[in-house]
Amino acid sequence: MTKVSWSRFMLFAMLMLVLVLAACSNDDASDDAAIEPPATEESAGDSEEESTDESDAGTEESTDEGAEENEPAETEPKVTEFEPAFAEQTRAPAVVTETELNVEVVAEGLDVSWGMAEFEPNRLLVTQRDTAELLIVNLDEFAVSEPIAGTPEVNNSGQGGLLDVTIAPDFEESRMVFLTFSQDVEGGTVTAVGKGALSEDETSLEGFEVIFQATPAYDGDLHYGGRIIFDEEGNLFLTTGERSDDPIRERAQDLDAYLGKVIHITQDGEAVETNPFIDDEEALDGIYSYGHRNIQGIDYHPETGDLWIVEFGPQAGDELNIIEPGNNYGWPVVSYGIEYTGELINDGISEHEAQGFVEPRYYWDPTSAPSGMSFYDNDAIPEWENNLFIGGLVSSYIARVVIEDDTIVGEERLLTDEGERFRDILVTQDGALIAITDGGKVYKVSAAE
Ligand SMILES: [Ca+2]
Repeated sequence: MTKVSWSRFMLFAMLMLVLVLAACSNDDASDDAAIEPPATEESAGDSEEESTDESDAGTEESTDEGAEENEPAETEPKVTEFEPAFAEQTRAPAVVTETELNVEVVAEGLDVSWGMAEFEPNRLLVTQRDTAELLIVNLDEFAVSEPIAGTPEVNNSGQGGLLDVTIAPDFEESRMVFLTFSQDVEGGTVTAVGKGALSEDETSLEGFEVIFQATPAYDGDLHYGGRIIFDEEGNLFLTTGERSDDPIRERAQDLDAYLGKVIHITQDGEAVETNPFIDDEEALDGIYSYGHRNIQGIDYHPETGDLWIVEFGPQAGDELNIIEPGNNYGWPVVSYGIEYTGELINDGISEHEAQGFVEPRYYWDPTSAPSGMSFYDNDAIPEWENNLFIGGLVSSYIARVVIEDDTIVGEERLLTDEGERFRDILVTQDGALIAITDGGKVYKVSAAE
């Protein structure tokens, strides 16, 4: 168990304020220079990598403590030449949590932990990507169960395996658990959704069946997307990836393929009747939005009810988007990122709206490699209400994003010293922030008593 005192940051921030006030009463410009955040010479460090996005990179020292007001949370230089379409679209000002936080490691030594759901207060279902195991983690007792039997066969090469988990809205009666995973089929693999009932003794998933496959199959092991979330009507949104490689990734633009999409289906895997392309003979009925690269985070804004997603960019250009039915988000025609080789994508067009696509609400440059995310829909930590928390892989931080009127007005990086790749984020009914990692740890972040 580790305990981090965040009041240390506040003390430092107050010291900075005193220095700023002192500088304002002095015309000597060198005083201003003295309060600049420390320069960091390290590059983002991931330019050597192939376009797997998830591959590891050197960890960075956090320099947030020295941030001047309106200085961005991002302290590394940009890797692209692109200019944002509007001022608040990238590199939001750094903000600092004032509440003293308690950070606990609830479990460690697990496999790559990909998805989770709180099925009872302080009890989580957690997926293990590579072993395809489904575990129960008890947050109160710091306990992890034996694997639950009855999970599906998966293809666990590359980024594949057992991915997300969620429970049916009527779980208390139905016991239904929904899983996403990469499945071997003829011609390659697909992102698949299946469901089974958790037995009363919690040892097995009964009657597991596949309800949806995001076709076409492709012989590769990258960019499965794979997040699922229920809407208010009891239907599911599923996110997919475009399978990464050129040219298959171009299928993100095609309405006859489920690659690079947000998909809207019933609990039986049928297209929802109100879907935007249901009357289009050429289009797949389950498609809700398209032109995405690889979406591993999705949640509803607690106040506006809007559906937000986060998607991996190539090198830089990771995007936060608000999803509306029928919209095209531009990949791989436009992007605020570049290839990992340094080459431009499609001659380097970044502006989305000018090309007829939806502008991301926010993007990262350099790369964050954002995975799971969750809005903070609780009042346990009042200053966090309606903030969005996003797990970073390459970046090894949890991004806290402050949103006002759909605009990102502040960003903070949490748990930067842990050296973990944060795969998914959840807010418990008690208002604790839970993060699971590729390193097999379960973190619980809550207000200090
Ligand atoms: Ca886009």
